[in-house]
Amino acid sequence: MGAFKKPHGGELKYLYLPAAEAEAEKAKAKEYASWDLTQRQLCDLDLLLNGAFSPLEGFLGQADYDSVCKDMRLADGTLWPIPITLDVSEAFAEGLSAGQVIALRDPEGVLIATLEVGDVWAPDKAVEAEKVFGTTDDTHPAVHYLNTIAGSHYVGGKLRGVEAPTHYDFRLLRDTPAQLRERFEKAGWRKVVAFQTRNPLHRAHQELTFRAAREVEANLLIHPVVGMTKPGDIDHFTRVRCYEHVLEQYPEQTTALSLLNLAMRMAGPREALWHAIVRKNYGCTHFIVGRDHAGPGNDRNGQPFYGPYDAQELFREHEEELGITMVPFKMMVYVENRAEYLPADEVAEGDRVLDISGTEFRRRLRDGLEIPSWFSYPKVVEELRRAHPPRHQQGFTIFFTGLSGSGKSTIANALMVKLLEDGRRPVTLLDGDVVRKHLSSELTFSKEHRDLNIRRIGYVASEITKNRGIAICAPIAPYAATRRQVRDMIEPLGGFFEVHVATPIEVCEDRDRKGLYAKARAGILKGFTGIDDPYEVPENAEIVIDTTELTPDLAAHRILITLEKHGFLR
Ligand code: PPS
Repeated sequence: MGAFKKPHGGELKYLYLPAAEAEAEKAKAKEYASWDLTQRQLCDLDLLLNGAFSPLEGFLGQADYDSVCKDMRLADGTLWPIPITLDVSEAFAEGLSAGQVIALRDPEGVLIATLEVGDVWAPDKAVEAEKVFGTTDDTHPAVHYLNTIAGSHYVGGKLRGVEAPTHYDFRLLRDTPAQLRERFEKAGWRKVVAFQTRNPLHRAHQELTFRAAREVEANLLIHPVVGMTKPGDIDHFTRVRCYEHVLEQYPEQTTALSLLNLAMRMAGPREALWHAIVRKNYGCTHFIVGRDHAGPGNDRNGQPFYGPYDAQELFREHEEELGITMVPFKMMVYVENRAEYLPADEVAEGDRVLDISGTEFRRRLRDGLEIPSWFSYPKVVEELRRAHPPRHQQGFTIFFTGLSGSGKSTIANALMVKLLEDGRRPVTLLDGDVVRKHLSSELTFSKEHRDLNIRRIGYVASEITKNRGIAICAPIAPYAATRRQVRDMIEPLGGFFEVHVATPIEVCEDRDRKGLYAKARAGILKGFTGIDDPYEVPENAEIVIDTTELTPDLAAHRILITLEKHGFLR
C-alpha cells in the first residue's frame, strides 16, 4: 500500500506562548524597550504568530534577508520569496543589542509579542527593491513604501506571541491556519482550491472559481485579503459584505469564505509564490493564479512591471517544491447569445461577447450609471453604490503647493468663497499660516517638522474628504514624497487635486508681502524655501497656475472648471 499523503499542509509554527507563560512575559515586558507596530508590521506579525508564514519563526535576520532578496530562499535553502522584516527608526535601532528582548505593541499599546533581538542592520533598500520587486521605480507601491514609509533599519529575531491582535470586525470569518485546517477536516474536504482576491467579486469570478473547483474536483475557499492591499482599492468592509452575497451563489456546502489579514506587496510573480505558501499553511491543496497576479499596475513610463503570465510561469517552475498545485486562471467572458459565461478560448465564431472592464465598471459606479445584471449581482452593486456614491456626492481635497508669496492663500480664499456660494458641501480652509497657528504652533521649518506639518494637514483633510466635505489646503509643502503620502491618504476616500502655484520665485520675491524674502537674503531668516531651503517642483499636479498671468478670480474659476469636468460639481 502506498504511503498515505496527508492533506492540509505541513507542520505549522504556532508562535503563541501558553497562557501562563504569556502572563509572565507580559509582566516582564514592562521593563523592555517597546516598539509601536505599524499597520503593515501588525499584519505581518499576526500571520507570523498564527503560523500562516510557517516555517518562519520571527522577523528575518540578515543572512535570511540577504538570501531571500537574492535567491528567494532562506539561508537554509527553504523557498521563501518575500522578505518579512521589522523596520524601525535609526534612533530605536541604535539602542538595541543582540540578545536583548523588546516588546512589540499595537497602536493602543497592547503587547502582542516579544522579540529576541538577533541582527540589527541598515539594509540597502535600492538592492532590496531591485531584487525583490525587479525595479527601483517608486510608482511601484512596495518600492514607494520601502523608500518613504519603512524605517531605515531592520531588526531580526525570534518571536514569542503573547496576545493575538484584536479584530473587531467579521470575527466569525477570521481563522488561524489550524482552525481552517480543522474546518476542512471536519467537513471532509480533502481537496481545497483557494482563490485570492483584493477586489469585489462579480459573476465572472463566481463562474471562474466554481469551474476551477469542479475541474480539480475540489471544494473552494474564497480567501480575500483584508489586511493591506493596493492603495486606492475598495475598503475591506464593503468587499466582505459583497463576498457574503456572492457566497449565496455557490451550491451549499461546497464553498467557504475566510478572511486573510495579509499585507500585500503587489510583488507579482514572487507574491504569487508567497500567497501559495500561505494558502498551503491554511490547508489548501490548490491555488488559482490568474492573469497579472498581485500586479502593481504600470511603471512611470506606462509599462507593466511584470508580464501578465510571469506569475504562472514562476509558479510552474517551483510547483513541486511548493507542494500546492496551481490552477491557472482562465479568462471568463459573457456570451450574450448563449446567455452564459465561458472561458475566452471556448468562444465560437459569431458569438457575441460582452465585457465591462474594471475601469468602465468604476466609471459607471462613479457616474451613477446602470450596471447590467449579467455583469454583477444586484446586491453586490447595491453595496458598492452605497460605499461609493457618484462623484458629485463625494468629498474632495484641493491641495495647493508653492513658494511663499506665490498666491496660494489668495486663490484658496477665492475658491473657498465660490464653493460656499455653491453651498452643497461644507468647506474647510487649512491655510499654511493658519495651520501653523492652530495645529502646528510648536513646529519649526526643519525638514522633519515641515513633513510633520504636512502630514497633519493631510490627516485632517483626509477626514474631511472621507466625510464628504471639501478641504482646501494651502501650505508650501516643499517635499514631493510627503505630498505623495498625503495624496495616497486621501485618494481612496474621495477627490484629490494638487494645484501647483508655480509663480516664479523672482515674482514672489518682488512681491515680498511679509518682508520675509528680504530677511532671508540678508541672512536673518535661515532655511527659507526657495532661497536656502529646497522646493521640489511637482511633476504630476492636476493644475498648474502662474499668478503672474492669472488673477485669483480666474485661477479659482479654472479649478472649479476642473472639478466640474471630473464630476465633483454639477
Ligand atoms: S511648510 O514648509 O509647508 O511646512 O510651510 P507652511 O506651513 O506652509 O508655512 C509657510 C509660511 O511660514 C512663513 N515662514 C516660512 N516659509 C518658508 N520657509 C521658512 N523658513 C519660513 N519661516 C516662516 C511664510 O510666511 C509662509 O507663508 P506663505 O503663506 O507660504 O507665504
